[in-house]
This record gives sequence, C-alpha cells and structure tokens, in this order.
Amino acid sequence: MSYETILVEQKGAVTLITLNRPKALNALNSQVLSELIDAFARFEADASQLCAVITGSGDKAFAAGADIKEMSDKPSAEFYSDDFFAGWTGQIVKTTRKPWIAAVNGFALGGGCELAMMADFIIASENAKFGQPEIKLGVAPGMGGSQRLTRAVGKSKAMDMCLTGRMMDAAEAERSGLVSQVVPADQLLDVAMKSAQTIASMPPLAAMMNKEMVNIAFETTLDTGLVMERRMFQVLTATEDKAEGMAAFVEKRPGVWKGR
Ligand code: CO8
Repeated sequence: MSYETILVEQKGAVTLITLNRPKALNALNSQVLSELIDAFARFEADASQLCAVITGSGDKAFAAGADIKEMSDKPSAEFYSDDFFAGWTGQIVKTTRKPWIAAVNGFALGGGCELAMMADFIIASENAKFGQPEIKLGVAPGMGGSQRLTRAVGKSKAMDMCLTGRMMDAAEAERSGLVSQVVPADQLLDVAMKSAQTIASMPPLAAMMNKEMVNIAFETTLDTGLVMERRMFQVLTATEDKAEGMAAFVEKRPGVWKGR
C-alpha cells in the first residue's frame, strides 16, 4: 500500500510514522486511519522492527483532531452504521503488541490528543498543547478522550478539560502525568528516537510483556493484576533471552537477544 497522508521510515529496528497533512494541521480523516492501520499492521508483522514512534509533520501540530470538514456533513446514521472511530482502538491499539511512543509537537487536540494517548507513552516538546475541545463543536470525545484522559490525569482535570475545552500546556501535562517528559522542540524527535532505540535494544518478548503488564493495570483488579504479573514473569523465565540476560549479567557483558 502506498501512503498519501503518512510517511513511514525504518531506522534500524525503529519504525518512524509521521502524520503528513501539515496544511490541515495533520487532522485525522478516514484515509489517515486506513493508512495507519496498514502501517501498524506491517510494523507488528515485521520481526526486524521492535519499537515505533509516531509524530506530526510541520512544527505546528501533532494532530489538531479528527477532520472536522469530513465530519461536518456526515449523516448521524452513518457515524453509527460505520462505527466511526472504532478502528483506532480496535485495529491499532489492540493489535499492536510491540511498544510505540507518541512524540508530540504543537497541538494535540481532540482526536490528536486521543491518538497520542493510545501510544504507550508520550514525549512532548515544550510547545505541545493538549486538549479535548469537542464540546465547542457540540460533540464530545469519540476516540477515547473521556476514558484515557481520565485514567491519565484524574477526574478533576479531565472534567475541566472536557467541559471547558481549554488546552493544557506541556508543563501542566508533565505535572499531571499525561506525558513522560518534556524536551526542547528541536530535540523532540532525537529524544523520542533514542528512547525507542533503547526499547528496541531490550529482549523483545520482555518488552512486549512489560507493555502488556502495565496495560492490565487499567483493566482489572489489583489482586488479578498481581497474579497475572507473576504468571507473565514466570513465563519469561522459560525464554532463551532470560538465560542469556542473567548469564550476561554474571559474565559482565551485554546480552545478545534472540526474541524467544
Ligand atoms: N479538521 C480539519 N481541518 C482542520 C482541523 C481539524 N480538526 N484543525 C485545523 N484544520 C485546518 C484549518 O481548517 C485550516 O485549514 P484552511 O487553511 O484550509 O482554512 C488549517 O488547518 C490551519 O488551521 P487554522 O487556520 O485554524 O490555524 P490556527 O493556528 O489559527 O489555529 C487551532 C490552530 C487552534 C488548532 C485551530 O485550527 C483549531 O481549533 N482546530 C480545531 C481543533 C478541534 O476542534 N479539534 C477537535 C476536532 S473533533 C475530534 O477530534 C473528535 C470528534 C469526536 C466526534 C464524535 C462523533 C461520534
């Protein structure tokens, strides 16, 4: 599949995906979604690729939301019959078991903020601005904003953001736990790629299981989560990479991973 709205590059074991509609501030339309679904499926299937970074082209926006022009004339019945927005969580988040990072420059609004929150973590530039302004359009978040934002920053701030539609700057986003770190704009991609390369240098099965374990914390009770964590730990002890990792530590050398 050739892409028109995104760019995909492989840099070593890291796939860099760039939303590429800068004139529309990288607004997310149906074509972006289908291209991203394809790109994430290829990333997941390619054994040479171990971590991904998603970012926005231009210096103004990660993504300024779902494409309002595409939605403005769409009949309500079609939103329902198409299960509009379902593919984002269904075909990207749930099927991507390898880790991926959102590198957010500029605006991450509405669906843009929601896409960033689908990533395993967010690294933001100092000029990043997050928001769920859907209320100003007479709607509400439709790609997970009310759920993922609330889990990330708590009820009070999530209510504030969704009900007033105000933007949160990078410093507030870091204080609130929405992003893992804030870096100068000109270093954003470099920091995100280095972080992805670090993850890609880890034993691959352990990386996937660490991701799965943290995500389970959002889905289940503490008791069940702790049992699942122990089981996953126990499963990892059966891998060749566990034997290699512990031998490498004892022998004071770097580990060489097989991904099994
Ligand atoms: N959709 C389509 N086009 C957009 C979008 C968008 N979300 N955002 C910006 N653009 C376009 C503008 O129309 C403009 O295009 P043109 O040059 O052709 O007029 C171009 O990008 C540049 O934008 P601006 O001129 O507005 O740039 P400014 O610097 O003046 O403003 C802002 C930047 C503040 C980011 C402003 O563009 C803005 O407010 N954008 C909209 C933000 C927004 O409301 N996002 C939420 C969208 S809704 C959503 O994501 C989820 C909907 C859930 C619905 C659920 C239904 C079931």
